[in-house]
Amino acid sequence: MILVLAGGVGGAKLASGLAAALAPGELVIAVNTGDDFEHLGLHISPDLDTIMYTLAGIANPDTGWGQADETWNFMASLGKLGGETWFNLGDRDLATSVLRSHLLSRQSLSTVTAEFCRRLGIVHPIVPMSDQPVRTIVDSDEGELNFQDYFVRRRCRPKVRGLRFEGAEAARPSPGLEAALAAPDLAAIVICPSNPLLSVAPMLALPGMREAIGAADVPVVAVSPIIAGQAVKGPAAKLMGELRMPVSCVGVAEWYGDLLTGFVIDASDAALAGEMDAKVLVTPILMRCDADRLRLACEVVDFAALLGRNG
Ligand code: FO1
Repeated sequence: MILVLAGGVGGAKLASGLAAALAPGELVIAVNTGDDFEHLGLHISPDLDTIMYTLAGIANPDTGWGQADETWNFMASLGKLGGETWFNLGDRDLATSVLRSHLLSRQSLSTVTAEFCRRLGIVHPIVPMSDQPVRTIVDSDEGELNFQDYFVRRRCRPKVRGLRFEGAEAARPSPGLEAALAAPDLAAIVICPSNPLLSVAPMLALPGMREAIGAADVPVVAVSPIIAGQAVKGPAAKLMGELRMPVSCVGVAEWYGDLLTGFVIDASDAALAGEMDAKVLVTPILMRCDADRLRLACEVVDFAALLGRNG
């Protein structure tokens, strides 16, 4: 069984490739909830929704978030009434957040997520990283911002000085994540090409998470979210620069440190392979279509198996 740590758009693409390559019992997808926030009285879980919609085949292919074939009547009426319209909730997407918010009053985020996946016909397990609240707070030159304020309302313009994950010290890995880490048939942990600082760091900030990964004693393989010094999508490159990290796949590998057994970088970064401690797989990692996602997923699984055999 492969445990996947995923967040954001890059995470959803590789997770969908892995879901196409592996049977339901061979995959558990743990998703970042650091981007979650309360908005208009709703609990919104952007990364869970992006992964769910992607595996259900209803994700918006252009934006990387929300659903395809959306209508925007809710937003139009919200604006007329003077509601905040900086965060766009499509009419279909809205139903997810309204029902999740209603159910969370008496069910865990894990339970709600499992029920939504069942209803959407998703057969691979998707679990939140935690059922307790963890919120990414961005310390910037405009003060402290919650993640969505920084990412959407301010469009990542503020200069970032630091990040913290509010609530992480009091949170626990979700039951599904804990079970996957302790599973006797756990063969590898795959870290998706998500922003390490924003989408993976919250998961690693959960108490005992790094120790549990180490104790699992299986290959840990990450796919670089940076290709030739550029982020495929989102603010990873800008953030890494502002936090004084080398804006390259080497910078990402250094950030993960000895957590990694293997690292997957793009063919365009082949010359950098020698600068890393982890074992490196060099291959095209830009996922432009389903075939790319499946191919990369298979290569990552084979690479992890190879690392597992070589001890
Ligand atoms: N991102 C935007 O840039 N603009 C939006 O209006 C927006 C709305 C939105 C609604 C639901 C949802 O699940 C995600 C949404 N996102 C939007 C993306 C979201 O901020 C990011 O997906 C994650 O938080 C970062 O990966």
